[in-house]
Amino acid sequence: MATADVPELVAAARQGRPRAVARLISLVEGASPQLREVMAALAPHTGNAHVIGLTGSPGVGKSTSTSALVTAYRRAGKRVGVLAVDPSSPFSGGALLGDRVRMGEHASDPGVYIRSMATRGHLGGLSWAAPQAVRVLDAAGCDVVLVETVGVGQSEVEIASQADTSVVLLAPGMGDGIQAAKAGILEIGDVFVVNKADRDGADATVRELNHMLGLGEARAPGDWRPPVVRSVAARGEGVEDVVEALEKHLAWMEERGVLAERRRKRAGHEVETIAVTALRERIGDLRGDRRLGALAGRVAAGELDPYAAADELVAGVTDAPP
Ligand SMILES: Nc1nc2c(ncn2[C@@H]2O[C@H](COP(=O)(O)OP(=O)(O)OP(=O)(O)O)[C@@H](O)[C@H]2O)c(=O)[nH]1
Ligand SMILES: [Mg+2]
Repeated sequence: MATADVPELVAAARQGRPRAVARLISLVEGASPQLREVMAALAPHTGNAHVIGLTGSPGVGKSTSTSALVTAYRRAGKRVGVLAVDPSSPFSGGALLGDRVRMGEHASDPGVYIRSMATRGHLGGLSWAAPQAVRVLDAAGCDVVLVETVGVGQSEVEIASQADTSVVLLAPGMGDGIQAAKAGILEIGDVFVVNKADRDGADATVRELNHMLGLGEARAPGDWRPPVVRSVAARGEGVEDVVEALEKHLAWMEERGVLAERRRKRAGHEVETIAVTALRERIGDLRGDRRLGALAGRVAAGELDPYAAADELVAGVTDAPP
């Protein structure tokens, strides 16, 4: 990729030019050598967007709900960014292609940025790429950034930890409540949505969820009680209730200092993953290196224990300039 004029790109993105935003996210996705420059230029403009993560089993209606939420937020005059992250695939395609179709109605709206990201190919997985893409959307002036995770796995919980507000979607009749409890999803949800409420069993799922949420340790007065909202995203029904729950959660977090606390935690996580990725890269570079070869020889000969050898190696890596 040609070298980008970063200050110009950032200025254009902040003016809401979609191509500039797209280009910046491409620099993130491609792990461009200019990434540091990009992030340094964006940093002063971040921290305004309400970052909302959506998780849930495949087919539960995440993309449909995301699209309906975009409509609702646009109606309220907000600028919206959408990031569909597929941690299970190294390619931007497949399920994400379907999403592009579902999001098609927003394609021509200049107040909406939609981007898909496949992150498996990244060193360290999606852990650093998705948050950097969120930073781009935030700095570009999005009031709301919706992050949909495609596919299942532990990464769901990871993504949730990177949002200000986590929405967990369930559908009736999938034994989803139990699944959620097993996967530790109940702990991460700030707002629960029983989607496909047009199907049988929605009441039972809402009841079951409320019951399980009530089983958690006693909440102190003023603590957040995750609401369970029902929706029929395919018809846009209940979406205003979801938005209301999201706004309430945001207000609650701001009032209680929880938002700042969550963002500090998230930033800590970001710094950690970038640092660990950088360390791993440097260690990787040492493979076949004389230092490692010499240490390995001493360990094999019983002159040195592997822990002491590892300490020496790490010290060598962290002392060396990048
Ligand atoms: N009956 C009914 N169908 C719905 C509703 N919401 C979404 N669907 C349908 O459910 C199917 C899956 O919806 P998606 O929005 O793609 O679900 P998803 O969770 O994004 O799926 P993945 O990204 O593949 O995990 C689509 O055919 C939708 O039209 C709803 O409220 N009721
Ligand atoms: Mg989807």
